[in-house]
Amino acid sequence: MDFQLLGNTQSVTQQDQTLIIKTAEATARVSVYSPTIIRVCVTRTPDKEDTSFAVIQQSSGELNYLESDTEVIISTSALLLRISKSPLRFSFYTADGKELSRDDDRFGINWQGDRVINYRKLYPDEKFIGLGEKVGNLNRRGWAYTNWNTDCPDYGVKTDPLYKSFPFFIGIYQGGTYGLFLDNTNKSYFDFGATTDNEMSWFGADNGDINYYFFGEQSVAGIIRDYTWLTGRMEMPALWSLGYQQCRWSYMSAKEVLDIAAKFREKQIPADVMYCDIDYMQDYKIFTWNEQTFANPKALLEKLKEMNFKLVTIVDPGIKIEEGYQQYDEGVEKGYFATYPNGEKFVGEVWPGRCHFPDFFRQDVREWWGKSFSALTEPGVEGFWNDMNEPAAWGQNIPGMVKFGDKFMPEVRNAYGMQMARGTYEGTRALLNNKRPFVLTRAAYAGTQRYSAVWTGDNTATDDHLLLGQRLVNALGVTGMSFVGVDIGGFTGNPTPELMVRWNSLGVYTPMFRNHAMQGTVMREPWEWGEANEQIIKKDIEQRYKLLPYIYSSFYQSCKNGLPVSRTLAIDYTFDEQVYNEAFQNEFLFGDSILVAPVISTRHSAEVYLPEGQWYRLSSDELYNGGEAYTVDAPLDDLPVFVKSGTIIPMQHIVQSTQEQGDGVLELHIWKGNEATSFTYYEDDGETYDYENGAYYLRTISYDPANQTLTISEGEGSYTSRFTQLQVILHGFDGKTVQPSTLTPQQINITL
Ligand code: MIG
Repeated sequence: MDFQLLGNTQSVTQQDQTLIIKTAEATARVSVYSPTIIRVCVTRTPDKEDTSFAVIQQSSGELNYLESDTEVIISTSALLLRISKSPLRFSFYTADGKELSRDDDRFGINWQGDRVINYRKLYPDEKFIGLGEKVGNLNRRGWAYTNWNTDCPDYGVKTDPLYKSFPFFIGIYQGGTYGLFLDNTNKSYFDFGATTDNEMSWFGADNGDINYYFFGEQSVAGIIRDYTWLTGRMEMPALWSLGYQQCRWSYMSAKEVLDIAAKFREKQIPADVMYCDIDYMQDYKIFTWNEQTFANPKALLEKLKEMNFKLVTIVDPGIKIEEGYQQYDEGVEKGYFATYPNGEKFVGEVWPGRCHFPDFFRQDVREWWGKSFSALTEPGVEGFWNDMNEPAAWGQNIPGMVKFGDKFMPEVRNAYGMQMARGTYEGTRALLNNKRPFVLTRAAYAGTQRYSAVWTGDNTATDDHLLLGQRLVNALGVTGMSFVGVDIGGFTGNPTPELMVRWNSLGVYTPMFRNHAMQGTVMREPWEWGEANEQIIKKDIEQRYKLLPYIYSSFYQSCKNGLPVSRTLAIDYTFDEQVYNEAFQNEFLFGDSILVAPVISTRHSAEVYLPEGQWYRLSSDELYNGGEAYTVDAPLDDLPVFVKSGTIIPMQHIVQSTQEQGDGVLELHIWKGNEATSFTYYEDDGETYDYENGAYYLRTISYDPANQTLTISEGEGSYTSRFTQLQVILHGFDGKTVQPSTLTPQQINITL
């Protein structure tokens, strides 16, 4: 193996607004994207085209630097990048000189064969969060990870890698924060002090460049805002996709799908979505319907619609090799499938048998793929579940010489799922005539939030997975993926009734609330767990529906500033050590102010840490002082959920589906506090893109405890709220009440 260290600077030049530094080994390009974002790209192939699947912004064009004999200093209003020339090393500081992160002086950037690694100084108290769907602790210190999108059925609580790659982390130490995104789709590595005697952290990739964006915003939320500015944010989800989703591998016929849907209505358990897993297809051929069991998809969709249900259908990438099958014939004719270097089509075996794989890296292939969805959208499907797109094939290892686009598989594997989701999103958005598609993908790379929701693949029906799943959701949120779910109940194996009930109660506070189970497991629907448990499950699902106005407004924040709906406490309470304590690390905020403490099913009490401030238990209004841990009751019908004093939560009365009009009453719940608070309320039609043209409804709700007032600002936007009545509900106000009133669009002032 060749070992090569980035050596001494030979020249420093400016080209447009990029600083170009050459050494004998490599070229470094440095550019400024915003005052808090600086890009460094160190490459041995400077002539290669500069492309990215993740980044949607350009550099801002403002490069200020000073050069001396020994260093170059780039400065923005927020950051200093000190570049020592010989050897070439990079060190980042805040504008006022606080050190944030720097290369290890000795080893900095180097090449070990084709592999490129960046060794950085590791600070004694430095913590790391992020990387998305990765097992382990909230604080990744002492752990090492690989990014290589992998189908991993039965994954354990220590399995790495899983399905997705988000090479982005946030470092936290001595009151400072920074973020770093390595934009490289090769197999990549992150080591947070696992292997270097706590001296260095390091990251790198099997090939390509050390091409990173450094984020210097001094808060975790600010870094997430910047990262999602760079890589994009999600769109408003279809409201129905935030309701309860019932899935299974598989409901075997249209009749079974309809029977299950009807049972929700009969039992008055709210739900919005039914799923068809792979068995709805004819011989697993994508974009077909089984001729016997799903003979009349249009009728199925019409009946579901009458019951206020939407349908999500699965698609896999593998296209069955079978003459006469439309997608096969077209793909062969147009040359849309991935090939070996000699032009022969790659063959891999998946559910349909021998398959070819669409080359989603090509625009024409994505367009073709997107149009094929008419087989699903014509009968009325609006949700599209992208599975197996790591890509998975029996035997896993797609040969490295298979070409995707103009690259070989190892260079772009980690982005394949993202490009499939992109083709799915763009195609179905075009087909749905202004309606929002719901796209769900298993494999993903940084930036996938622009196209799709994600779920965490094939988890297991155990308490450990319930807790791990929450950490995965929370960590995905740090990396820009807000619309995230886990298989509630666990995919593999059968949960005990207690685990099912407990996990369902946590699902209420999960951005995507989907119950899913593997083939051959016991049925999972809410009524399968005995009468008493069914009542708890029903009550919890009802709670989800009551909270939908709050949840929808929380998603609005994700669209606006990238803040996830499920937030590890490390976002709001970054420097509180207890947040990283393994006993409390699974806790999270759901939206701005609901704190949820996941509890395993075998415990009926829990140790809960409440950060600074005062907190009320949501179910009882009992008041707790923050900054302390408490042992609280946690029976199966009462997950520990708290709200901070001063919290404002809009709720609605129970509906059986988001497709129901409801009674028009908006409840505003307020928990008494000492400090002024506010909540941004957002609403739109929940299903079209008209909000992009102003058809939304936005109001700021402000609570002022000093003057004992509640103010609702004048409605903004051209959409008329579906709520006409206002009911303010006070908590902790010593029995005070507020009379119901009409919800008018003018400013509303209420005395408390
Ligand atoms: O090889 O479509 O993760 O959710 O039910 C298994 C069948 C393929 C894996 C997905 C799972 C789905 C299953 N799929």
